[in-house]
Amino acid sequence: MKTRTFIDQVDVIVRSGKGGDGAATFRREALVQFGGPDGGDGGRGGDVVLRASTHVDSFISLYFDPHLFAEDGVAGSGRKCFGRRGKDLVVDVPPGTIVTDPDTGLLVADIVEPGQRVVVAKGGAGGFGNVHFKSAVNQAPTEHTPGGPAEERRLHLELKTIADAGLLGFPNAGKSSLLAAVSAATPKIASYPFTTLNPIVGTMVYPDFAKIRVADVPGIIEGASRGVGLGMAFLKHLERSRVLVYVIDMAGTDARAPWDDYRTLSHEIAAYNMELPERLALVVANKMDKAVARRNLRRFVRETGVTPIALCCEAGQKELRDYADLRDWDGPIGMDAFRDALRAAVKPKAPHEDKPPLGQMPDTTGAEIPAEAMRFATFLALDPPKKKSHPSRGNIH
Ligand SMILES: Nc1nc2c(ncn2[C@@H]2O[C@H](COP(=O)(O)OP(=O)(O)OP(=O)(O)O)[C@@H](O)[C@H]2O)c(=O)[nH]1
Ligand SMILES: [Mg+2]
Repeated sequence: MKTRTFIDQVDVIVRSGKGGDGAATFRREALVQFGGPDGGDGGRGGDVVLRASTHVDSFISLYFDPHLFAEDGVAGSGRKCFGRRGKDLVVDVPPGTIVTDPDTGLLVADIVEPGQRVVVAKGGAGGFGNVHFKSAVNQAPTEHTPGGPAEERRLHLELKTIADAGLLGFPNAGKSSLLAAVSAATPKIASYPFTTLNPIVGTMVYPDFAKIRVADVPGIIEGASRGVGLGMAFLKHLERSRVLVYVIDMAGTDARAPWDDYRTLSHEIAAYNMELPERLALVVANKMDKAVARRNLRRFVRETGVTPIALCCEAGQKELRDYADLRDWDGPIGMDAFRDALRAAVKPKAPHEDKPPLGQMPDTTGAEIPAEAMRFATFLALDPPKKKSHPSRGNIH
């Protein structure tokens, strides 16, 4: 049986931990008369935290276990013993997760940056033990407070993949082949429509280590905005892309006309979201190793007024420039042209561009390294030592 492996929206129930109750006890010891109150405080309940992690790319685990319950705080006890605090429940979600309240539709959080943490249910505070209530006129108090209540709510999580560029095209146009050619991703490639069923993100790395994330989504067909084929729901994964890459099968496989493909695609994405056609776009003419594609190329330019980047994603083909009928093609051609055009559109920063030129580096010849310099010496920037948690919250004497 084929199981589901990709889930991009899910409803979960989150519940934080209840705070532990404060204790009302008295010191009882041989030879100690009127030992006084010694009830300790309860520990606070655990929080439920959503944390963006690049190690997960779907909500599959939340789909099978949507109950996210943090631990309760432990009650205080005699001898001024504090209850242990409840453990936080930290749940990893993919970057690009949008958290909303399913009843009101209001946005709770947009978790974008890897490592970003959002507390979605706060643990109840611990109660006070009776030691807090002693005074000169009340030397044997039995007052104590219960732990704070837990928070429970339903949340709707939706994933809108974050990528710099999104590939858009008919099934079989070669989107996955293009992603496989430019990145280390290994999407499934086959000659039947709808090979790709879930979005896949690959990273293009340039020689100067600038990176561009490219998302490959399932193909769309005419009528997709009305639900034909796989529909348009997965197009939400392109909504956050800065650049859209139209991948056109210039060979017109499956008796299609490339210029009609281009028009249909623009029309369908406009029907999905009016904003998408205004996005920066690149048009790629794929399968140029086929003679029919080279014949179609010029007609495509005439019909649509767009000059595409001529490409061939199939490995082991000869250089496109070597084809006699492409010698006089003055538009962009080849994989390098595509990489350059995408770079010009996305404008990724290379890692060294964030740092000042060597001449402006802070002086590190003295005995002490200035704080400014430490910022760049990432290998030296050790995490500050963790503060020891100290149990005393109240003034218990
Ligand atoms: N001749 C030739 N064939 C290609 C080229 N690029 C892709 N193909 C073939 O086209 C077919 C479809 O390629 P895919 O990359 O799976 O297409 P896709 O757009 O991802 O398709 P879906 O995932 O079904 O939407 C495969 O059989 C590829 O081998 C190319 O440049 N030249
Ligand atoms: Mg594919």
